[in-house]
Amino acid sequence: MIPETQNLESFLRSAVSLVDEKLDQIVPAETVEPADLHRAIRHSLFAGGKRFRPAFVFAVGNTFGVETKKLLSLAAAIEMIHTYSLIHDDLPSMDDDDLRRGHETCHVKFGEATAILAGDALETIAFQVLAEDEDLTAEIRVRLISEVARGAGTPTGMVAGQHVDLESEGKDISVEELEKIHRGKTGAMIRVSARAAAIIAEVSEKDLEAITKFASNLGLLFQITDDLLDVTQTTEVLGKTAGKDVLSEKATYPSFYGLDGTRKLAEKVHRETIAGLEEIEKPTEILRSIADYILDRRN
Ligand code: GRG
Repeated sequence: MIPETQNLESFLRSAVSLVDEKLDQIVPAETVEPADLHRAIRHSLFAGGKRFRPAFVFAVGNTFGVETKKLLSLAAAIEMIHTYSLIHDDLPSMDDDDLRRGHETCHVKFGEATAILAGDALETIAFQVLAEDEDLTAEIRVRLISEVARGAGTPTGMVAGQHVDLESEGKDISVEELEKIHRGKTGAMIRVSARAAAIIAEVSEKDLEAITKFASNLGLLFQITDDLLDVTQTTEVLGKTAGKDVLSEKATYPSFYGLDGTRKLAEKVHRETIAGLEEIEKPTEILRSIADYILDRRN
């Protein structure tokens, strides 16, 4: 278990090192055939992502008393699915970007076909890792596979959100439609990080509902701050192309509310997010710190 007494900074550092160690076992540094595909997978997986979703898995699991060992496969699986989504999002047919996590995107370095396959492989390995985790009962593994598939897929998951987002580019959409896109595209994998960790903890229905609500609000906060960072930060700090939303004619929170209005909205959603913690009868300091960190993040 990551010690509760740690401050958020050291908690996040421990989370990064735990999930990186697990990912390194799953996709090892030694060459695995096909070598080019293997290199492409490692290029994107170890390019320096924040590992926010794995950290959230550990935070929720630890809050409900689960030892970290039982959370490692889930944390790694979620990060692999997240990385696959970034590789595919950067493709010419999607967001068409050449910089991600401060490095060349997968398709720029390895070619488009290899990048597509690297994403496919990451997604597939994620489910294999969950299915084969001997620290979890067969029943929990099946629940996790179902939960993660729903979060990553369609009709309400990440793939669905991405599709609607791409279809909406250059169109006038309402703020309600924007929120719906983000609850899928960005929110679903954040929601599933929390729900799946709570499933490993075998929490009550009431706690599952409470943590789902907390994670839903946190996902929305993550997206609002992402939109703010896109217009207020540099490419260097973000490790991805800044100002991309305007270039792609995407509807964003700043395009609806302006910068000040969006900051106020972020503060409001942050208040709603932390209010939800009152429904959880466990020490929730680490979850509170995570919500604060998302509100104030710089990248
Ligand atoms: C291609 C199926 C498919 C889905 C793509 C993740 C995604 C969906 C699109 C990325 C575009 C984007 C900027 C979304 C906003 C929020 C988001 C998911 C940002 C990236 O996540 P971070 O900030 O990135 O956690 P790191 O690199 O730190 O992991």
